[in-house]
Amino acid sequence: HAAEAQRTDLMTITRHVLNEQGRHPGSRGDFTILLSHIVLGCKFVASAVSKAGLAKLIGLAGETNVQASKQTNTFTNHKLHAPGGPMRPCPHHDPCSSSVTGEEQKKLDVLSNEVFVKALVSSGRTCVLVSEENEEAIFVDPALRGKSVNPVTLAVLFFSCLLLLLLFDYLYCVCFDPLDGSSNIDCGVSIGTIFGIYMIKDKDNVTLEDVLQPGTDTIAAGYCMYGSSCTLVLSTGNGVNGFTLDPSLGEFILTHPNIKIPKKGKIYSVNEGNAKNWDGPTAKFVEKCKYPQDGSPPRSLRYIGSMVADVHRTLLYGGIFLYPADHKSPNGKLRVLYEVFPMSFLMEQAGGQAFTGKQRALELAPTKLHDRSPVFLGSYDDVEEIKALYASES
Ligand code: AHM
Ligand code: MG
Repeated sequence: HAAEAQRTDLMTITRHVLNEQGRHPGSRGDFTILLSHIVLGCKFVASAVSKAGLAKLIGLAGETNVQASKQTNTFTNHKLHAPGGPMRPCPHHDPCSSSVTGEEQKKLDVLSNEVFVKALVSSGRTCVLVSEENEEAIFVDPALRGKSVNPVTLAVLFFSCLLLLLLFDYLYCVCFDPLDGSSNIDCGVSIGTIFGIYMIKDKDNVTLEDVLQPGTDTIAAGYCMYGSSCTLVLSTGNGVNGFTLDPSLGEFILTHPNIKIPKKGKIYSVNEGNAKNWDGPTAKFVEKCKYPQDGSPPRSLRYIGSMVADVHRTLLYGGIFLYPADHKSPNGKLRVLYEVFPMSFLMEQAGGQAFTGKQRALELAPTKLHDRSPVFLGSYDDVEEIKALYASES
């Protein structure tokens, strides 16, 4: 009977979030609206990814990824004007960037970014967006920010007339990487979208402060993996749930309720090609994985090179994912706002941990949009081990 009910009583992601919302008195569906726009973006990208080879979407779009140009410090005077506005010009046509040798952006990255920016803006529930693909934050046109009011006025209104609350929307800031793991696009290996969501403090005075919040302020985070199936993993701060896209229904259906990461894992996941530049604790940890001294069997190494896929496996099977600092990249590679924070939030919500080598990852306080940080995340006990190695070094 239970199996029959499962097949006929489908828990879609929207139904699930509406149910969760029902537990919070005073919530009026703003988050559900925002999420439905994120889900639309994920479905669009899932469809584009699956057709990429056929549609000849794979190839170079002739634009430059901001991460590469930031590293070479050659772009300084171009700003993105508006949501979904013009992307960076091709470096080869840009008189001020003749020295740019930056990584060229793939068409699918461009497309995914445009889709997400437009979907988020049109939700009417966002004020500011940060995308991996845009150097500057995108401040949403005030006319598209829904109805809101600053917190002081809100408090006054609350006490004067509760009904007036219905006039105002909660507004959000979304930090996202529209298509992470782009080096895997051309060979059909899993890639994904990552997102983290914060509340906006005052919609009439939206600043960069609204996005440069510590990870502990995250109210929801998730990722969508475009793999052998399309899976969306989400936490709204009340555990972690996984939904799989049923292509025949066009709906994400709850397939992995209440995900809990195993307390200890048997897998480690790291780019060992960087080993010669690692610091002591990382090198010692990986050595222990391969040559355990306590009689336990060696661990398996799994590394896809797509954070979403590597983290997804870690979440389901247990183990640890590492992107450490090294002598060449003292802050590691992964970006705090749209890679480290959302994945750390999910790990903690699933009972695991995330550590930077110095502190709990969610307690980082980013100062710039594209800040990077080392990260070690996964099963509770495995992260404890790396924490102990760093502690013994200092
Ligand atoms: P990207 O944003 O340029 O795609 O880079 C991020 C990706 C992550 O998905 C992955 O964990 C990491 O880069 C892999 O890096 P490396 O190739 O150095 O191992
Ligand atoms: Mg990326």
